[in-house]
Amino acid sequence: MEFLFDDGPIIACSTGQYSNAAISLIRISGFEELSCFNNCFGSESFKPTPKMAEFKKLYNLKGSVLDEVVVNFFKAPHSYTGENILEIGVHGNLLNVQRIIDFFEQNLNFRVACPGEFTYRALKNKKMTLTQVEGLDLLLNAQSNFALDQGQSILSGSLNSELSSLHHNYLKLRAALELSIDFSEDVGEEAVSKEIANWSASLNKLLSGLKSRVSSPIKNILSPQIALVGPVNAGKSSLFNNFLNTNRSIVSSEKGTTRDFISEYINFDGTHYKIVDTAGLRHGESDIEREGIKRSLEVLKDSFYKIFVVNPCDYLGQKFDQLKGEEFDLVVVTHSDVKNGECPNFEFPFKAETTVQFSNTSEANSEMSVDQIMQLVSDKFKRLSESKPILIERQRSLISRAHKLSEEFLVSAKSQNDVAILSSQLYVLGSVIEELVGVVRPDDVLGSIFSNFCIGK
Ligand SMILES: Nc1nc2c(ncn2[C@@H]2O[C@H](COP(=O)(O)OP(=O)(O)O)[C@@H](O)[C@H]2O)c(=O)[nH]1
Ligand SMILES: [Mg+2]
Repeated sequence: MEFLFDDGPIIACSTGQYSNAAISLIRISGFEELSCFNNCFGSESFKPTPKMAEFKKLYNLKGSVLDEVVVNFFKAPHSYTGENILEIGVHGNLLNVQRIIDFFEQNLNFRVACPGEFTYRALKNKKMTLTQVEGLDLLLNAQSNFALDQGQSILSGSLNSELSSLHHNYLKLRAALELSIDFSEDVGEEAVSKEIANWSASLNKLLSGLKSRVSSPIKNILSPQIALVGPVNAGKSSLFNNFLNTNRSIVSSEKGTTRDFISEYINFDGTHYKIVDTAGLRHGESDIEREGIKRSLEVLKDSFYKIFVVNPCDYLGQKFDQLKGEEFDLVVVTHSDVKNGECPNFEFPFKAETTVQFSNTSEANSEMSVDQIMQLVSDKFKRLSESKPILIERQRSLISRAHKLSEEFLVSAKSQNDVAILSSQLYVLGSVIEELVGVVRPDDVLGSIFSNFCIGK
């Protein structure tokens, strides 16, 4: 990332760059002196009071008004980045925003910021820890209130303090081990061994607590997806439309209209669910159909809530071999409004939690409304998020590694008297803990974190 080495003034619009808005916020960070803005805001010298919003006119070099703006100055180090920051609230027409950015870029030599660069500077200037940056990333990309809350709480330092006590514990253990190498004769071997045993047990306890929060998969919680799967003409697209209450998907009585898959987002109980209407399952005759079925199975794999849809009037004992071993949360048996639709004995090769008789055309003939189905989805989502899983992948893998190493260290500490071996084991464990806490930050770690950020943050 080029910005890692350059700390000149940067500029960006921080309030989205894809549509016109009433007001947009342009942020400038890293200028040395306020005097670089002399003449830009109407008076020869520009001396705003820090943290006080001021209404100004912004002029170009020829003295014409570019815009009427509100400026807010944050003096280093008391700013988001730890550098001098000027925030300018401008009229949010995209052309206007671009013209103002161009003005500063061309005349004051400010550089347009890379995605995440403001936050990178905050990290570099120790205004934020690595964990907080990851919390911010989670917050900005959250798909549910749960992820929002976790992002907020990590940002405000909750996980940080847990990780700090982990690091503190590790340092105590390290010190006890050093003591046993250099001063065991002075302190007494028994006392040192006791110290090592105590600190390694408490370190392991902390790591076990964290480990329990990374044990279940989280992809499903970060971007919760509902899959509608089933044979052709089962009523999947009709159900999909019922969920959305729109006609987003083409509903047709001709078999096989939804060849690929269609997805939409629905918001229920504070969570953004992606709902996916898939191609019908049947023995593919053409390559396109085979591809569609393959994709349906992939969608199923990525979904946390799996709904199998079947039309009893059209069920001819199909085997659905592709679904062997699957576990569905719900089977929706459609066409319950059709009186002569006798419900056959289904023989499915998969497990299903609940089965519901349902009509896409008449709510009166349905055992459950669409909202009640969504409630089942929401209940499952709540169950999954109850254990407060840690949502950041980098932390998850480091916690698992640290926990494994700590278990190994515990065993060695009990049976092994060779301090050199213990010491080298602890060294490896320490490097993982320090990476987790953010004491060491390899560039690739930073690269992967900041690649998620938007411009202006
Ligand atoms: N009477 C009745 N017709 C339905 C029901 N569900 C779907 N249909 C009809 O069945 C046909 C196929 O439905 P569609 O949603 O396209 O099935 P898909 O292939 O699974 O997506 C359409 O003509 C729908 O109007 C239902 O519950 N009752
Ligand atoms: Mg369809």
